[in-house]
Amino acid sequence: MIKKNLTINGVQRTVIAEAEGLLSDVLRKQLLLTGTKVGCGKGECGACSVILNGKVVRSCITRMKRVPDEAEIITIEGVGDQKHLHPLQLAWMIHGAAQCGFCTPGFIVSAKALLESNNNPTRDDVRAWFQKNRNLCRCTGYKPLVDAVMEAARLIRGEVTKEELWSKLPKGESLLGSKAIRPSALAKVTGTWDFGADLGLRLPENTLHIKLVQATVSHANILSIDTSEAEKMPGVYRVLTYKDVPGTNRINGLAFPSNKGDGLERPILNDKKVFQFGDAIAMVLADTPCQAEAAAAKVKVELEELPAYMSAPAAMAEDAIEIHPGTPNIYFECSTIKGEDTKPLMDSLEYVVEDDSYVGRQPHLPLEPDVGFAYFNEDGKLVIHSKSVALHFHALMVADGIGVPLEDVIIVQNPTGGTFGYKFSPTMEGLLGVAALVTKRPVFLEFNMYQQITYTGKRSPFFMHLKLGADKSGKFTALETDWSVDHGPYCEFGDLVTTRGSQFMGAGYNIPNIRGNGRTVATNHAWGSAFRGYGSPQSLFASEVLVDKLAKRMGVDPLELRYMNVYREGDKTPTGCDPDVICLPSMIEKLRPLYKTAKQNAAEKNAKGGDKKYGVGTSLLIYGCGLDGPDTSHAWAELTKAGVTVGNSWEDHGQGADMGTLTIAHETLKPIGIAPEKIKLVMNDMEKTPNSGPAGGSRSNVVTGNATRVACENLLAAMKKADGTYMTYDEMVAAGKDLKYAGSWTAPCNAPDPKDGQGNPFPTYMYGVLMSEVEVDTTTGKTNIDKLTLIADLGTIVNKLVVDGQMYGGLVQGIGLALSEDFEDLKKHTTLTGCGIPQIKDVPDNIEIIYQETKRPNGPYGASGAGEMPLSAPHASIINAIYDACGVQITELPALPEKVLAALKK
Ligand code: MCN
Ligand code: FES
Ligand code: FES
Repeated sequence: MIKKNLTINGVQRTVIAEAEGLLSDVLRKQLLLTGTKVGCGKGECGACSVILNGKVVRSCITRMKRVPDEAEIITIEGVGDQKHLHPLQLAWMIHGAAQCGFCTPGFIVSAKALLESNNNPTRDDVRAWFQKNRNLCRCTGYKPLVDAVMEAARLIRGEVTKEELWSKLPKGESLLGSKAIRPSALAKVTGTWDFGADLGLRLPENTLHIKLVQATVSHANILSIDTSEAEKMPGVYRVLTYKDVPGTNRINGLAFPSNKGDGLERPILNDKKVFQFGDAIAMVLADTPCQAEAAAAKVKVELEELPAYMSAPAAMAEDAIEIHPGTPNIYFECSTIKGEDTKPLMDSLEYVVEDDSYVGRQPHLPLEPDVGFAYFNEDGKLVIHSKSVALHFHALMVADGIGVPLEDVIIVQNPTGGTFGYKFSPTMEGLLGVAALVTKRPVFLEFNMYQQITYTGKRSPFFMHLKLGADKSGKFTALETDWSVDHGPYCEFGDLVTTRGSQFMGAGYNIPNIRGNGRTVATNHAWGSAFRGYGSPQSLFASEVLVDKLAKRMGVDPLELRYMNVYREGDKTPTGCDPDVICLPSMIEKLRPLYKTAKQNAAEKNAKGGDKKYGVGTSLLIYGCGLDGPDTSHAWAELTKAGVTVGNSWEDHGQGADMGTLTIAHETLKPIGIAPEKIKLVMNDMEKTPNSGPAGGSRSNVVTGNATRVACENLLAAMKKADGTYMTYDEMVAAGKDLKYAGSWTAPCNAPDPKDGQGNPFPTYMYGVLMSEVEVDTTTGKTNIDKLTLIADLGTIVNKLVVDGQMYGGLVQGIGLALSEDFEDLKKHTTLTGCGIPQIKDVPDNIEIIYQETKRPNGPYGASGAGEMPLSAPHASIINAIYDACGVQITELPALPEKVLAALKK
């Protein structure tokens, strides 16, 4: 042990700590300064940054013995508080720079040190600083963060005042389309937004800490599990295996009726078999996390290893054994049948191109690792707090497995540091539920970044073959598609993601005749979970890259070929329905002059010669909003003495569910002239909030937005007097009227039949046309992105800061998908950097977004969604730009430098 006298945030503290202990642990666990976050725990992400004697350090790798006695430390709590905001904190709010907010304290602390040494930095200085200090953000695409630092520097230099900045904010008449600051921003920038790990440190003393015994092979029979030695370890309360699970020990994967499996193949604790690396075989429950960890290492598991099928083609091989005995590895099939038979047509067409393509197991890489806790409340109900973005779904999926009646399960979403879709599936909810049920004590479980990366779902790889035929004039006439989806060992939502092939291969274009077949395949690689874009990034990649190949074959410009073929009045989508609106032609018209300039610039640079080649690529970005078919959401609105309280389960990954709910409620309640600050939000707690469905499929702004609107309209209707004015709270009470009103909304849609893929799945769509300008170094194969220009149509914009943030963040994840991100190699792809997360240097500062707001008939106030469109096909545009630059068309992602170089050499 060592003793240190430290000045922390200006206050002298005496700290007794382990010499080898980490500064982050002392700050968080001993001093409860939980504004400092721990993401990677390995010095890679900067979430734990603090200022130590004037220098930015990453506290997760700073041993206490290295902290000098009498050191001065500044954490986010010392930068400014809710009443005395630092210019950086104010600027962060005004620029929408805190989405999930997990990286926010680390960035602000880091930027504070920069501005103290240089209060007049250039944008490049700011970027270089964040690169040097390893500050990573997965949500914002970095640009808003640089904007915020530049604004804060202006404030510090006195070129603008706080009052001037505040005065630019909307005054409350209408928030719609404004840059109003999201309600959670203040807590996020001051470090008081408590994530799951922060709440975990404040649980009662009798809380048990869980650590998992996980499989280190990908496929095996479990012969025996011996927990005897572990049970004798210090501090251990129980060691649980499948035998201790009171329920069925199965997670309900909600399989489609035509799925060949029953959807019950995923165990909570593995019993007979290991299906993938990381599978949980036992849980140790102990007084401290260290004790649990030490005991977990003593559990002996005897395995008989089986051949591991690590990709769809391997699991589809003739001699592959069934991963789930009794269910074929190809367990779901679907088709597209639109228009005439394509075979004879293809023979008659002037231009036909075809290709194989592959989009892989993109890892989500949120900076907050998975975390949760559970306990029984005073009513005897099991309460599970997690990062769930599908509260009511998850209760249904885990209740039987745990062994509690569905009505006794309450799931609450903790403030969440990003999920990007992985939490559309349950992760640890079943484990937490079982542990709490067996022990009747509060239980807590947190993953480290290694577990987060290796043992949560990933994007499902698609192996695709597409053939596109056009007539003499270039009109797309026929499309043939074939796709196999590697969904890992667990089927949940595997059937659904496979149907996205029918819906999005060729989307955006009027292709009258389509034939296609898709299939879902069980493998032993990471289970497939939703990932932003959900099947559209795979599907659109194949078709959007093929369009450029066709353009080359025809000798025409790819943007003009797109323009000729995009949806116009009377055209049908690949599922045979009308597009919700016709907006693509005018979007391309907006891009055209910018595209011409970009092409000219590239040509001029190329004319100079040299090893660097410059190119411009485009792609359509499209995704639907909703769960297929008549998707429903519920909300409520209640008149109170203080104003109106609005309740829904619009789960917040970090995208801005609070802002969406507030804006839509405020807009609807305009007739009673209520100020935004008088609208209280109650969100994401099944005890209090109704089933609004999951925050997936970019559905919430449309479906839950509409339900929220209807709830507020119902309240208004009850308040309305005969003369057209509205009753006050006191008048409503005096009249004995109900104060709380429910609202529901159902999408007027029908889910396509998997047999032909035809139907009208979504109430609205989101559209984008993206242009990428790239530089390829032909000596190394490395691609740099100079600029991205996105024309976006999301209908009416609800909040400008939010949608800007969604666009930047999604596009930058697309850069990762195109060039660097992967989760394939279980040895290499185990850290944020190993998985290829884009750092600020990998991302252009030059990202331009131009909005077109075509009102959506089905959207609240004409709005569509936003979240997934920017990741639906930016990678296709980047790949097309590389093709334009150097003639190399990469159809298997990611386009790593060595892959581009090898293709160049060919
Ligand atoms: N919005 C708006 N105006 C519009 C459309 C949307 O202001 N015309 C706002 C909405 O109010 C909402 C946000 O944009 O705050 C996204 O809306 P929507 O597209 O309806 O998506 P959801 O709210 O259902 O959020 C989920 C979506 C998905 S599916 C993933 S995955 C995702 C995403 O949003 N994961 C994210 N965005 C993310 N952003 C962050 N920071 N972190 C994640 O994990
Ligand atoms: Fe410390 Fe990532 S660098 S948590
Ligand atoms: Fe940066 Fe979420 S806001 S990681």
